[in-house]
Amino acid sequence: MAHNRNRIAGVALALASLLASTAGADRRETALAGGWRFHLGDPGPATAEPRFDDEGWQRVAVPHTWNRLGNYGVTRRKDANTVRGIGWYRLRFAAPQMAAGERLYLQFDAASIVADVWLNGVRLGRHEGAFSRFRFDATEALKAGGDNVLAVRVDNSKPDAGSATRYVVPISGDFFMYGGLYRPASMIVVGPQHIDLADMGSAGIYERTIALDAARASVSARTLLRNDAARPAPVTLRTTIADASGRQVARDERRVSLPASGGAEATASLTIANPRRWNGRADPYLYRTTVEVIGADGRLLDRASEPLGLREMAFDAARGFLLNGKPLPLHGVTRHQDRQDKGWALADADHAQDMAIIEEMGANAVRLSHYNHAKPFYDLADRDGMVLWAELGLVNLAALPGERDARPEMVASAKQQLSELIRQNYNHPSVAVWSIGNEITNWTSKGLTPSNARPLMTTLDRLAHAEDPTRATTIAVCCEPLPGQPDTGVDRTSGTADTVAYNLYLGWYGSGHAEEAATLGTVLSGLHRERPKLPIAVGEYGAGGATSQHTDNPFGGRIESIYRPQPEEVQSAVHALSWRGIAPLGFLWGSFIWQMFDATSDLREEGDSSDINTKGLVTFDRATRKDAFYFYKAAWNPAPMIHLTGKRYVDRAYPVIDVTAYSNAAAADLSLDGRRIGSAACVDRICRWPGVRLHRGSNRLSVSATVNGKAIGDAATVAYAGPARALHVRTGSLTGVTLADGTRYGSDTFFDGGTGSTLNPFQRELYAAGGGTAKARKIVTGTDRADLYASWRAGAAFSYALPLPDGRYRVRLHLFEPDKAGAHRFAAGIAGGTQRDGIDVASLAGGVLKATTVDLTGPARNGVLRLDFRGQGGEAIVSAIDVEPLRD
Ligand code: GCB
Repeated sequence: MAHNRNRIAGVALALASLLASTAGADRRETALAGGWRFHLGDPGPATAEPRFDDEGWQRVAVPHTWNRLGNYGVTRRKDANTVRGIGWYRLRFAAPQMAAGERLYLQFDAASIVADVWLNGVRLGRHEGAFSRFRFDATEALKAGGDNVLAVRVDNSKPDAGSATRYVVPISGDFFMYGGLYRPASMIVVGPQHIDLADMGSAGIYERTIALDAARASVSARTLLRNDAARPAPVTLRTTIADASGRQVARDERRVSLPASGGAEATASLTIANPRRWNGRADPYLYRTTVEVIGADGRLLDRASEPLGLREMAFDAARGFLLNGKPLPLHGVTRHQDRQDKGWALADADHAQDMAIIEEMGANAVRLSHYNHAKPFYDLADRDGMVLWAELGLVNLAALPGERDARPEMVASAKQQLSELIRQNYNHPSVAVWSIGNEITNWTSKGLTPSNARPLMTTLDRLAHAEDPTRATTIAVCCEPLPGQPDTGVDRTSGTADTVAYNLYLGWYGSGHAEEAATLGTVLSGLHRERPKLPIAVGEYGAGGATSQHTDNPFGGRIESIYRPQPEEVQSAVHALSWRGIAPLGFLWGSFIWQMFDATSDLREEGDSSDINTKGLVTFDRATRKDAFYFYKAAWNPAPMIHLTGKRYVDRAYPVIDVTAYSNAAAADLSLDGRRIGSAACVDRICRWPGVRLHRGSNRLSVSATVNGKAIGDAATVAYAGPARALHVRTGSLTGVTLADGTRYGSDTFFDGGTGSTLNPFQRELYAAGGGTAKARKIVTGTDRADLYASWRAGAAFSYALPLPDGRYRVRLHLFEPDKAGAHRFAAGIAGGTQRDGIDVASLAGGVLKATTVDLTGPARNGVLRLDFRGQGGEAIVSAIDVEPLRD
């Protein structure tokens, strides 16, 4: 009975609301996109006045940023704009049609970093913080029926003393803070009684799933209401839920008395029978909640709707992330909100493209690093079932540099932006966790500043729970001792949130050798043993990759983690090893690749780029998927795929190469110029054909496989232009070099054992002082071929198996002593050829950092010339190897 009565009332009211909405009584939102004038600089306070002459200013559309940086190339792009300061925007617009009593709100989806807003010379207010939506009630300043002038002063100054951004978090970070009205702006007209638009940029609606089982879902929806009229107003608040087909499945109606010029709130309680859950990528089922405010006369006064996803999310220290009660390992990526040429001023299509690329790879989670992202991206995640980690922009520092405790202004900024983050994104079912900060002790761990981070992080964690009792919190931690490492005294922020995420760059920033990535699984297991009750994730892991830089062996030498070069193959290797460690760990609640896309950082000059952090799996312009992208595509995406790696390394240094493909097939076949080379098992998604011999000229490589009856394949052309019967190896180096005489040295490979080292590893201090790798600090003398004496392989015992046609060869070892006299003394020999004992490098060369050579002769047998090094009262060492055929 009750049910029937409700239905009849519902039909009547639906009709009433239809009539009301056709009468245009509910809210009207108009984009303020075109027609803006922009000026970089600050002409002064008169700029806010309507009469101010902006004729000469640049015409722009919003979203807009004045900054432009980030390019591939070793020098900064010529059209770069890295100015951090004040910019002004002005817009003339006609007043919207408004009935008596209606209100006008101006909405900015974000302005970076501090924005002051005037309408017709009347100051509406200031907003601090680059990433949140904010609104101002502009009704009193509006000239009804006339021309209006909106002026916005935006300031993205560096947070130096005296600047408006001084305490506005984040005050540090490995990303560029673009300036401007970089997200859409709009005006919203609402009636005098409306859903509150002044609640920190939120929708004014807060949904909550109270109970959920197969038979029913109980949902509450709390709505904040506002009456701007001078008289109290009785209204009806109608809350309905529609399923994905638009059919109404639940409704609540209640009367609310709104006080004169005041607010009230009401909570609807709704029940959905036989609910369908929002179940991540597998089934991201969405309902929609619509809230309507209806006047005493039955007219619709305001209406807004929000997504609703019914799901249970939990974080368990032993079982990881649970979606609807079942473990769902989060295969995540991190994303910054920028791209080439546009910076932060993204269009909806840009967000959609990013999401499509992330989905193509098979990820099921995204960390929105390191701040609140734009609404369209959250909407896409809701729609597509992507689990989100949403994050407060608080990075590297818990206080001003040099200070121990956060100043009240900085605490206030962090709290304000955390509340905005949570309130603005409360209803997105995709959001699983609120992050209260990233690497807060980073500067302290480098000895750059004192720190007392825990009080701030504890305050923020409490606030997050007060704002949202339904979701867990996390914190991304960089700088705490790993298992077995001594305590450095840096205060620990792990444990200040419900869960923790460790940012771990093993194989990149650590030892400088990619192999170190293989220890990631062990390190994580150790952390889990130390904190068995704390749900743990990998918040970041990764490596830089330049698509124009290549190596013959990613394990051949030290990487330059903050400079050049950064061969693409090292990135792939670090990821493959890292993932092998992460994949089996059932206790992890997630792992997040740093990062999905190359992104702007004016702190960086690395790989083949300027102002770009090269750790993206996809380039800054989204045009190129790096090889590592395909490794994850093979590991994560269920559709059959195979990808041949190294396609961009066309011009090969050696005639014998290892061919690698990534695939989710069990095995794959390789052919060269149509001739079958053989089959290889694809172990951990990697199919490998070692020692494939190329001929001079172009070589067409093709791989093929079958998955579930589907044939898949990929192909590439590589070339070899060198001699067949000679090899030149630059040992200990990830890069090759071509000498002035045209001799090409490949990077270090064909070795077994030993460690690669670099004479002048890049050091930022050296670089800042005008040194860098170009002006090496240490120079080897006694040679005009210094490039051969810039790195070395050393160890107690190591060997080379050099692939050469059978015959006799002369082998020249290039040597120098990098350390101290007597440190390197060894025996070297060719299997079946010359053996030399007692090679004491320093005494042979006449001192340290002096070049010398040792020649050996011997055969290649069964296609291999074997060269053995063995320490004798010191370590063995070699810095380059020449192999030339002996003329008989
Ligand atoms: C980190 C930071 C991130 C950096 C990244 C890197 O740990 O959280 O902001 O960009 O490392 O590339 O070094």
